[in-house]
Amino acid sequence: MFLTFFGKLQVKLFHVKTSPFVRKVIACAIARDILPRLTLVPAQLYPADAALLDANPLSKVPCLVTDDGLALFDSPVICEFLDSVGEAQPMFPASGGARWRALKQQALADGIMDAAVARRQEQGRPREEARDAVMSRHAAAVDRALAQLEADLPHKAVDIGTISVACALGYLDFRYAGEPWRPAHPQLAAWHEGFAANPAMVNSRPDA
Ligand SMILES: N[C@@H](CCC(=O)N[C@@H](CS)C(=O)NCC(=O)O)C(=O)O
Repeated sequence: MFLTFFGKLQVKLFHVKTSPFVRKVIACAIARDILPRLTLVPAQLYPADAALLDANPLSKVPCLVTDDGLALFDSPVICEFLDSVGEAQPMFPASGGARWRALKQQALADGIMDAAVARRQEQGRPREEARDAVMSRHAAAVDRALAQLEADLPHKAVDIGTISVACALGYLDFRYAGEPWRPAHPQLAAWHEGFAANPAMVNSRPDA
């Protein structure tokens, strides 16, 4: 149904330029050559604007709205929806080991982004023991996830797993430049250097 319907129409994407989850969606759309079908609607998060809240009760971006009013979130759901549009190679491998590997990488990378985004929010609060404990927990989760990626490197192909990992690493560069992850993860750094040259990553950078 959506393939036919969506083939002719635009969708709206509630969008915050610095969100790594939004970047993931944009990168998938670029990789599948369907970015022009997305109308980017800037959203305010704090406080969330009424249009975003109407579409997503969780008040988060990304949120995609089709012309018939179907609102979709979060980023894994939106990226999978985008796979149903157009003829390009899907970002989600159909089955077997490739699918589970890509989904696991997506989950790991989303976890890095969740922890890194949450830790950044905590940084803005007054210092106290509870806040420091939460921040340490998020930092440790990111450290362990990076160690796992260093031990089990992503492949070179562009899919939902590799795009998600590259967006997570890009977010660490963007928001945590003072805590460089490369020295302790040289192989992951080499992988990222190559993968970051993909047009989907270059053209979805928050500063692009
Ligand atoms: N699991 C969600 C996470 C989205 C998310 O955390 N977005 C952040 C921006 S990076 C947000 O909208 N935060 C607003 C809030 O938490 O109220 C996804 O994959 O889309």
